[in-house]
Amino acid sequence: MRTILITGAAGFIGSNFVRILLRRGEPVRLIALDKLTYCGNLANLSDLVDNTRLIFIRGDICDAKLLSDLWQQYSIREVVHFAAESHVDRSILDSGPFIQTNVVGTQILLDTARANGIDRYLQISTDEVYGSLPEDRPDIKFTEQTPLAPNSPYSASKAAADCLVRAYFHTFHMPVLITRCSNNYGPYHFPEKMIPLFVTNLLEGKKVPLYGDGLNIRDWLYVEDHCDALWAVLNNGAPGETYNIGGNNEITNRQITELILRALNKSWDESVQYVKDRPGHDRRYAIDASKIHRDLNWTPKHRFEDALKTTIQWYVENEPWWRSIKTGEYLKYYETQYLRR
Ligand code: NAD
Ligand code: TDX
Repeated sequence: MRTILITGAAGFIGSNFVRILLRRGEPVRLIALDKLTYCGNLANLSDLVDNTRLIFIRGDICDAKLLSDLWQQYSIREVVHFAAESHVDRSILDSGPFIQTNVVGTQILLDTARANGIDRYLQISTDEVYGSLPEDRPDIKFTEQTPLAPNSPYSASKAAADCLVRAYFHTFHMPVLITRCSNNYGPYHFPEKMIPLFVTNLLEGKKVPLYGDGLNIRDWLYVEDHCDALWAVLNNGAPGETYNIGGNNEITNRQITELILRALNKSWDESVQYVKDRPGHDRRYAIDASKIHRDLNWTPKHRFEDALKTTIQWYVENEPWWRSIKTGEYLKYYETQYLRR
């Protein structure tokens, strides 16, 4: 039985990863560490609380003593590091928590792993560390060799963390791996990100705020496909290597909005509000995932139109989940971000 520390396990991708491994009956014991910040949510793991192979601990990756204790108590040998401040718009309002968790937290986790021993350390990074691509050059995509050129405080903090991880491989020969994925979508996605925000706003009878001209392009990846890729990298990736993970599915924000409107029977004119653009808004992301396909035989299995419909249906069926989030602090953030824009 492998014991794996999963940081950020109560967030969107972390909770999906935990659920997939446990449901498949993989021979793992998962130590799920999460600070439960505004977007961490124990309800994301509520169907798994009786599973004896999941141990949840509320705590901060910046707490070195807690991390050392966990290593000793559970004999941790592997880490999958999801925990992060992850929302670009919030990093524009205040970058402080991003530097603290994403950079300092990663350093503390790496040092703890180094001091206590580690067999595999997987850093979950993002395509945003590569910056933005020109929209008139569809032939160019991000490869693992693309230079880092982060444009937002969020992506700068993720790039800094990646550099630390790389340095611990070269300096200390730590068995690290880095993955950089494109935009995920699926169940349990916090409704401040575009797809769950738009779906839940429409279900509430509200408008959806489309930034700028709505023509920014993202390469959307279903969260289950991402989790499969992470499992492949954790098991078979080569230490020191970086793997890009993408959905091979470039689409503009306007096109996504149209698909969501159609699925929920809403019209463009009654439902879409163009709002002032995000400062420094990256125009296009696109991943070249040929390395992970070639080396680890991974390829996304889900078709975007189908998985988007499944995702929308999940929000329709899980209204109590998102309604309990869209209160209190969330509404204050929404007002600052959108109503005073
Ligand atoms: P999320 O914001 O939904 O979840 C992050 C989790 O980390 C939350 O549960 C939060 O409580 C926890 N956390 C935050 N600070 C912490 C701390 N100091 N100590 C312990 N836990 C803490 O994010 P997500 O969308 O699930 O993203 C997971 C990872 O994947 C992040 O590293 C993110 O940068 C990366 N990523 C996400 C996407 C995407 O589209 N969602 C794309 C590329 C990369
Ligand atoms: O209200 C909105 N209106 C809008 O037009 C929001 C929240 C977003 N958008 C646009 C901005 C982007 O072009 O939609 C696109 C997607 O936005 P987000 O969901 O905020 O994602 P993005 O900024 O692309 O970042 C996401 O993917 C990469 C994740 O949040 C990051 O954690 C990940 O690293």
